[in-house]
Amino acid sequence: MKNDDVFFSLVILCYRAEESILPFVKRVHSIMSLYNFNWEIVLVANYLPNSTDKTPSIVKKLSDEYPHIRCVSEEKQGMMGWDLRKGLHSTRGQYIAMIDGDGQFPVESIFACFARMLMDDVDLVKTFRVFRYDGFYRTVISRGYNLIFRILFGKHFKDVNSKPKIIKRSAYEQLDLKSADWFIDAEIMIRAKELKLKVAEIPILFYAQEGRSSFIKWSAILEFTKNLHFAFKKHRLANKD
Ligand SMILES: Nc1nc2c(ncn2[C@@H]2O[C@H](COP(=O)(O)OP(=O)(O)OP(=O)(O)O)[C@@H](O)[C@H]2O)c(=O)[nH]1
Ligand SMILES: [Mg+2]
Repeated sequence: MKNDDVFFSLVILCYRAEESILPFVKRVHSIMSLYNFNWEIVLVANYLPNSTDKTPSIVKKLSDEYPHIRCVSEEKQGMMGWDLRKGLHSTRGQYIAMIDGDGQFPVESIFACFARMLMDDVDLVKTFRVFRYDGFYRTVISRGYNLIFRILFGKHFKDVNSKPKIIKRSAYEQLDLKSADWFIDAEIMIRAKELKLKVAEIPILFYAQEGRSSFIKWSAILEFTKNLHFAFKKHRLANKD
């Protein structure tokens, strides 16, 4: 497969997913196999130093087994944002999709987003969660976060952190993403607004986290608040020019 032949790339974040990544990737792969254009899946399994995480070896095996699957597996120098940037950077497709590999987002939403992208010729398609099955606590935090985001940056988008997101390569190259943490989704949407990208949003359900407790702690909320504050200051300065 020549590099410029890839039409659609999908980045799957696999951090600490271990064996649970297998059914998810296999489901995506079986649907993608129906497509008659070239596509690739990039599995991101970066790991912490001295970790016993089995995910890197599991995704390596998948990439050896399936020609359309590649993996990125390096020692972590950041959190989710760093992983996502590493994955996006290694894609080759004209359209680039991103999703968590923990099964909370419905697999079929990737294909619904892509259909919308091609039908309406937009620069970015994302989902918004009409209902979250991951509990009251996460629902309230998410609602509060989105409310603050909309007050600071305007009512352009619903549910900034929702995935999948799919973006055209030409638009992705203009984003120039910098975040290494949870703020990367917000950074994508703030940049989309600044660049006046054409965005479409589609509704989905969000499933409960199975098999592990939430990674989101109070420290993540403080980090979001700090990031929102700095991003808003920067955004205001940029809009003054
Ligand atoms: N928590 C965490 N996730 C990471 C990191 N790097 C990449 N990820 C990926 O980010 C995705 C989203 O993280 P989650 O912790 O599931 O975020 P969430 O779904 O909003 O929250 P919870 O399900 O409540 O933990 C996961 O699929 C991970 O693969 C990291 O350093 N920490
Ligand atoms: Mg999750």
